[in-house]
Order: sequence, then structure tokens, then C-alpha cells
Amino acid sequence: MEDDFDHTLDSNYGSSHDKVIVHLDADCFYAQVEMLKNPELRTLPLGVQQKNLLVTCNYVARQCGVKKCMLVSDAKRLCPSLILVKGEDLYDYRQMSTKMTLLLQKFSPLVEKLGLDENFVDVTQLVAETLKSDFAGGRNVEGHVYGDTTSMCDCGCYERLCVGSQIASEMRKQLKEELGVTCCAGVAYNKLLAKLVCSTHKPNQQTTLFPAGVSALMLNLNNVRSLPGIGHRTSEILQSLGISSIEQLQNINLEPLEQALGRTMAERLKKLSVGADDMVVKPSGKPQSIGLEDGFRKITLESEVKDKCEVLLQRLMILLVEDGRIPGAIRVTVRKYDNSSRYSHRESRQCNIPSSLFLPKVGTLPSNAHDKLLTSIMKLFHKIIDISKPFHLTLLGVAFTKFHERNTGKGSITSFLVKDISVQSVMNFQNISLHGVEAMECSSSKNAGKQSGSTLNYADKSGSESEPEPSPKKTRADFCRGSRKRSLTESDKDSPNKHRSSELRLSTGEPINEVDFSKLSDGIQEELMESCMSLPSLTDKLGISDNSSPNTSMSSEDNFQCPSNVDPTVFRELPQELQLELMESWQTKDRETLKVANSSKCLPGKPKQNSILKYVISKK
Ligand code: DCP
Ligand code: MG
Ligand code: MG
Repeated sequence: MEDDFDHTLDSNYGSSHDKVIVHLDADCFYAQVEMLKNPELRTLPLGVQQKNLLVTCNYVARQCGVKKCMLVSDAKRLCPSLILVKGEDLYDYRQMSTKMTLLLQKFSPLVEKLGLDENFVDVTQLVAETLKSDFAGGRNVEGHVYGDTTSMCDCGCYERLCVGSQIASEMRKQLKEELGVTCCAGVAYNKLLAKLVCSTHKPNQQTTLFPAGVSALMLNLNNVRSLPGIGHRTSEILQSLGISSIEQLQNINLEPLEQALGRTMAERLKKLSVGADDMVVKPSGKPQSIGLEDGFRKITLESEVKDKCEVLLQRLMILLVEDGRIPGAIRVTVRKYDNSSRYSHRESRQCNIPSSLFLPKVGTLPSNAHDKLLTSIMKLFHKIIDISKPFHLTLLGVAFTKFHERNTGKGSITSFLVKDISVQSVMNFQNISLHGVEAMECSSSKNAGKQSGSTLNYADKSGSESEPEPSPKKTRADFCRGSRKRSLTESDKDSPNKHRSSELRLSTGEPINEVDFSKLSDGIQEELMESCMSLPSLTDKLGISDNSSPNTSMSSEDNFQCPSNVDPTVFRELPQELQLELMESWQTKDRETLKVANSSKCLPGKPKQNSILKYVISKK
């Protein structure tokens, strides 16, 4: 039976033991965060509720038979003393999630987040470094070992996985000490196995899987749905082929599977069924879309749609500000009630939105951005739903997509213009009323439009989301002995923006006396302009409204002013925004010069390093 499968593949495909992957999953995550916020809850049975569903509960409650994803009413029946907290506002869970991922990035730059409470960490490099050093603990396993350890592989994976288990233990220790969070960990040579073995000892424990235990682990899975990426559709197709168990999947020929699911899917499923997985740990980047959805029984009126969308939009703005990027499009999703079909039918439309809506003041939006966005949302809604006919919706979703970064990186020209870009803070939005926001599903998809089940990725079955993370700042932890150097972080690496700004610097060398803006490369011109437009401080100073109407007073010949140390001809050529900033810097500089006139450190009129002034200062 394996012939069909193997002839297309390298037999080693996805099953080499070279890597060491740690998978971490926080215990009763939302409940843990709630218990950290209110430690008195620790010893009491606690459930976290979204609408009428118990999304999770602590392990005290689990001892009473309460389970995740139960109806609240059932949970209460099982455990009348169950304390319920509302879990609709994901803010604290996200914050903790981000901190967990950041902490893990100290061990390896290869950290992939899955949902809010799980991370894969590829520690292959750290293991290799450890084994290369005079590390003596190479054959001690931390925590549990899954299955058989009598037969050993001779490729060196035993030592590698042992060291992996020690790293996992150190990770869990640090998560507990620094964040107060307990986690389970799974250690194996691929992602699939690390994830699967992680949940074999819960809570707050870890398990290592050696090759000899793989077969037992796979055969002990309840059914094919335990494999990542198998949703209800795929499992129904498999069911129609008479497959529900892993063993059946292992034994079926590739051909019928291929006919039913296509070649790629069929091959991947066959591999997964025997524990083979070649997916790499992909460092989590920012998601392609950020969205919120709200499900309900019935909405039939346009006014209800508008109200729901308004609430969704308000919440979405918080996420957007947290993310920091500027979206280029907005998408609306609806689910229409369909009596005839067992499965929900979603429909989406999206349209582009102007960046200018998101440019002003950091941490806030122009007052009419919300209204404009809501108008776009309703237009999209009307494209999907003909309101002249009766309609029945069971879900509404709003998402931002087509993101681009604000040009605020170190290498960006922006850094010449603004010394301190404030970190956008969600705190500015905390006074938004969350009242009426119920059990919103947060979707943050890397693969907008693709439904889970149609691809075989590690889709998060919990329905939570993947989060954008800032680059790691700290060096890799010294988990055992000897200090280890971390490989380059993203911010260490050269970026296109850095190249661009150095292009500008290199072409000038010493501060030049004349720069003709129009002679700068298109890219740099664009970047300068964009920087001006996207800088909150500057746009504020310029009084740019959301339609970006320029302040015309500076261009008036009558009012023409120019910093004394700048060539007037050059100055005139510059865009008004730059003129304004130069004026401002000049005036500030003058004030500073006055203040520190007696200081020998200060060269009056000399622009600061990295100041845009140095490009336009005339030699006098
Ligand atoms: N979650 C959710 N909706 C679901 C399932 C989960 O909102 N249908 C949330 C609540 C969980 C969190 O996601 O706390 C993480 O999901 P897990 O499946 O990892 O469950 P827990 O971490 O709560 O429990 P465990 O200790 O079993 O990992
Ligand atoms: Mg968990
Ligand atoms: Mg989880």
C-alpha cells in the first residue's frame, strides 16, 4: 500500500530527524490571564465566557468535569459554583500572547505563533551550539518521554532531542518566572509531532518524542480531525471514503485519496498520517488582514447591520492602531442564512480606502475617518445584499487589508525628519465603549480568503488569531552554560529603506550647499513626501486635514520666509511640507542656540546629524 505513496516521494521527505522543534501551548490560556489579573480566582473553578459558550475554564473547573467549548448552561449544571468572567475583550490575552512570543524569541529567531497561546520554536541551531560546547547533559531528558525509548535511532537525534527538552524546560521556567504563565511543551523533530506530543501531558508539563514513539503517537490519535488542517469538509470527504481513523488513512491507497482531494492534499495527508511533516517554522510576521466578525442568530434590517458594523469598526480601530500599519482596503463579510445548506455561506466584498484617513495624529484618527469608513462598509454591504428584498444574516465581519508600513523605520528618510516617533498606543482608545460587543471572533489571516480546511497549514482551531510582533530586541538566552550569540534580528539586517537613505547620504558626503528636490530620485522624493504626509507631528503642524489640503500661506510670495542658513532658491524648490519643517527646525534651533550660546559643545546653526537640514544648508 505504501508503494503508491512512496514512489512519488523521497522516503526521507518530511521525516528526517535533523531539526529540533519545541511547541508550547499555554494552559487554559484566557482563564490563566484572568487568574493573573485576579489571583483570588486561582483556587476557584473559573470559566471564561463568550456569549453562551464557555471558551475555556481553569483546571479546578476541569476537575468537576467542565470542558472547553461547553455551553455555559451545561457547565453550570456540572459545577454550580463555577465563576464566570466575560472573555469578549481580547486585549489582555493579546498582550500576554505578544509577551510570550517575545520571550521565546530570546531562544531562537525562528518563532512561529499559532493562535494566541501557542508557539513553535525551531531550536535546531541552539541545540547544535550546545552540543558543540562542552555541554555534559546531552543525554538527559527533561519531563516525560512519549512511548518507546528502547530502540534508538543512530542519526544523533537522541542527543539533539534531549537538549531540546532541556531548552523547552528553560523556556517554560522563564515564562513562569517572568510572565507568571504556565505552559505545556512538546519536543520533536518536526512541527506536527511537536504539536501532537505537547498535549499528551497537561497541564504545566512537557513531553519529548523520539522516533521510536512516533507510530504509537499517530495511532493513538482519536481521528483524522486531530491532524492540522483537517476541517469538517475534508473529514467528510475522508468519511465518504471510509476513513475516520489515522490507521485507515495510513492504509488507504493514494489514488482514491488523490481523486477526492487532489494530489497535493492527498500526498500531504498520507505523510501526516505517519507523522511526516516538512513544514518549516516560519517566523510570524504581520498578518495580511486584521478583522473582526460577530455572529448572531438573525439580522434582517439595514439599521441593525449599520449598528453592528459601527461597533465592529470601533473595535477594529484599536487593533489597527496596535498594528501600526496603514491599510489600503477594507473588506466586509456576511453570512447569509441558508436553510437548505448545512454549511454556512459567506460572501465578501472589498474596496480600496485612501491612506490619508490614517495619517494624522498618532493613536487617533481624524474625526470623520470613522464615518467615511462606515460609509464604505455600508456601500460594500449593499453590493452583497440587495436590501429591497428580505434578507437574513447570521454573521457580519469587517477587515482591513492590503497593508503598507508607515515609513518610520530607522533606515527610512522619516528618521531624518522625526526624532521620536511615538509608539502607537491602544490606551488612547480605551475609553471606547465596548458595551454591546459580543463574542467577536477575531480573524487575522495570513491568507485572506482561504478557509481553514482548504489548506493544510497549522490552522488555529481555537478560532483565535495570529498576532503581529515587534522584532526581538534581547539577545538569545543563555539557557545552559556558555554565552550564545544570537543571529541577526530583523532590525539588524539591512533593509531597502536603509539602502535608500544611505543613497541620499552617500550622494551628499559632506553637508551640501544645494539640493534640488526635483533631482532626487523618484523613490527618495516619494519617500520624503510620504514621510511628510505620514508624520503625525508634521501633519499636525501643517494643519493637514484628512483631505490633505495643503497649507497655502507658506507659498505666498508676500509671506516668503526662509531659514537664514538655507539657500533661498533651494528652499523655494522644496515641497511646502519640507519648507515648513525646515522653518520649524530653524526656529527651534535658534531658540536652542540662544539657550546654549555659551556652550562650547554647540555649534550655532549646525544641523544635527541625520537632520534633513544638512542637505539644504548653504555654505556660508
Ligand atoms: N478559545 C476560543 N474559542 C475556542 C477555543 C479556544 O476563544 N473555540 C480561546 C480560549 C483559550 C485559548 O483560545 O484559552 C487557547 O485555546 P486552547 O485550545 O489552547 O485552550 P486553553 O489554553 O484554554 O486550554 P488548554 O490548557 O487545554 O490548552
Ligand atoms: Mg492552551
Ligand atoms: Mg492552544
